[in-house]
Amino acid sequence: MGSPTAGVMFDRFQGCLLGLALGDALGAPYEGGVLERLLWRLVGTTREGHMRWTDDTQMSLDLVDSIIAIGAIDCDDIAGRFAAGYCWSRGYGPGAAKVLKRIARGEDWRVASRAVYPEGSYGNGGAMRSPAIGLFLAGRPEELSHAVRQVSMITHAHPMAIEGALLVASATALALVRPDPLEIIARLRQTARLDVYQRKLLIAQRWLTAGEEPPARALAAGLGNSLAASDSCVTSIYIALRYLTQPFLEMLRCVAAAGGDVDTIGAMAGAIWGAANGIGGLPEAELARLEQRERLMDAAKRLHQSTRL
Ligand code: F2R
Ligand code: MG
Ligand code: MG
Repeated sequence: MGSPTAGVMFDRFQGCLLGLALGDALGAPYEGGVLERLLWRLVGTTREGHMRWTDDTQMSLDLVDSIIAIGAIDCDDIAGRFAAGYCWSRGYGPGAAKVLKRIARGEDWRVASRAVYPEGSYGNGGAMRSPAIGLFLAGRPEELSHAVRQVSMITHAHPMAIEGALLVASATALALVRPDPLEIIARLRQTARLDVYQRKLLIAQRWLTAGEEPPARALAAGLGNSLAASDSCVTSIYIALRYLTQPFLEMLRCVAAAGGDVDTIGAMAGAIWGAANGIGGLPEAELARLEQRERLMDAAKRLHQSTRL
């Protein structure tokens, strides 16, 4: 297969960021317990009637805006944008919210990042924004690995959070050039170092190889569905790869049925699926109901222009 043209790449950059936002916004009503769901019914729609997205998309946009402005990864600039972008009604994780408020008060992110959990957060907040780095540094695996680590450390310094972010960013970068799902999962297994990720990637690889399609409950039991990176990153990668040639909304139905952190698993799976299929594959009616669609499309356009792809 030849390399995709610049036009195709542009379509896939948009597919990735819009897929992330759509997975986030469509998944948000299903995330959390009764109270969180009730709250989202109150704040989940804009005055114009559009579906709101959550922290997953906000932090991805903050990151993309920084990359576009600087032309490189600059963690001080990114940390400032994360802090300025914080808004309680976008449903940030409790630890991340505290870290961002500290940075907004002037604390260095290197200190703030360890203030809540001395070993750093192992939540999936570092991974949910990592597809943007997968786009920016696609085809440059060593730079990608370094950048993902640095950007995760701003709020998620735990090794489990960093490796989850690396797997999601790498899956996005690989999906962009659209190889076989089995090739992607094999490459990710070579990337994983921590036992928990090696074990879960092996489960995912076996299911994909055998064409086995475990029901949602077995999927969640095998790969996880919680806020922890180790319980949601491989889940999202597996679902994206299983549904890579099926409609986006079929994939999201699987994410919702697996339950747990639905907005974030939907965002990460949506980004990987969108990177492979482009914006043309996303459902038009749902896209029309998404808030700030033009801003997301423009961010994807300018991020694409900042790369050599
Ligand atoms: N905040 C939400 N959803 C609210 C409803 C969640 C509900 N209560 C539920 O449990 O299902 N969603 C957003 O948060 C997630 C991203 O989280 P992030 O940025 O990783 O946050 P945080 O606070 O850093 O970590 C999440 C939780 O994991 C536990 N944790 C993390 N590191 C820990 C450590 N070193 N030691 C002990 N516990 C640790 C804590 O419980 C953290 O609060 C996304 O889903 C996003 O959509
Ligand atoms: Mg969220
Ligand atoms: Mg979430």
